[in-house]
Amino acid sequence: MLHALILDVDGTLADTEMVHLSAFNHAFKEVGLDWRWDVPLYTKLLEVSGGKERIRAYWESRGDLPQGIYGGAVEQTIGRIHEIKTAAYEQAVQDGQVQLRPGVLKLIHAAAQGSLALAIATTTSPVNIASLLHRTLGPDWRMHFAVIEDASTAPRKKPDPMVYHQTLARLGLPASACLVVEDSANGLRAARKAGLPTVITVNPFTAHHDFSGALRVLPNLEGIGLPELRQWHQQARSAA
Ligand code: XBP
Ligand code: MG
Repeated sequence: MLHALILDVDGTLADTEMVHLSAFNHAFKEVGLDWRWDVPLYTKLLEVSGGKERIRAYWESRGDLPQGIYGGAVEQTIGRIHEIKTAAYEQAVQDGQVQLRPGVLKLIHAAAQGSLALAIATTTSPVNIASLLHRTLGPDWRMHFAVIEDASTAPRKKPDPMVYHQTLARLGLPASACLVVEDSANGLRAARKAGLPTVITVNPFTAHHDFSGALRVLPNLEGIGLPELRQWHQQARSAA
């Protein structure tokens, strides 16, 4: 029996990564760094979940990460960049630069009518979730979700399953009673490690990823309602 739908945020609820990308570039400029990420580089960097982790991975790849005594300053610089980036992303979302992907709004409302619990399991920062969902679902957006696990509650990022283990614990449900919607290989691996059946909706940043182990790989959630999700979930249960 399907009792809960667990939704990823970036790339799943909305195509957010182009707006994250411009926010990162804005932050680099603000702190006086000559770094500039383009789409091909960012597509590669997205293999690292978490904005701060992504900045550090890029800095290490450049080979000019200050070592030793600068350790504290490096963390401070990364923190500062990420703060500016998050503020720029939030402003862009508030300016209406991000919309929910096809089928997402309908599914969120259908879940409430079909007494299916909704949860969010993401590696993004809580303020990014609030700005996106306030803008797209309205001021009562929080009412739609029984559980929200994010970068502030699950510091070990996907493909680590921490965020999914914590979501299941707070839902008080076994993985077999839930279904995940994700967009990336990291997200799929995290969900599968937590034993969760997973549907993938691809986007331009993740279409090339390896989605072996996914229940379905879809272009988006257009026309996908609870009957389809329940049927796929049942198929996964009987195939298990
Ligand atoms: C995608 C991520 C996040 C975003 C940027 O999260 O990995 O890091 O790219 O947001 P999701 P932050 O699990 O929702 O796909 O800068 O706040 O990390
Ligand atoms: Mg995602």
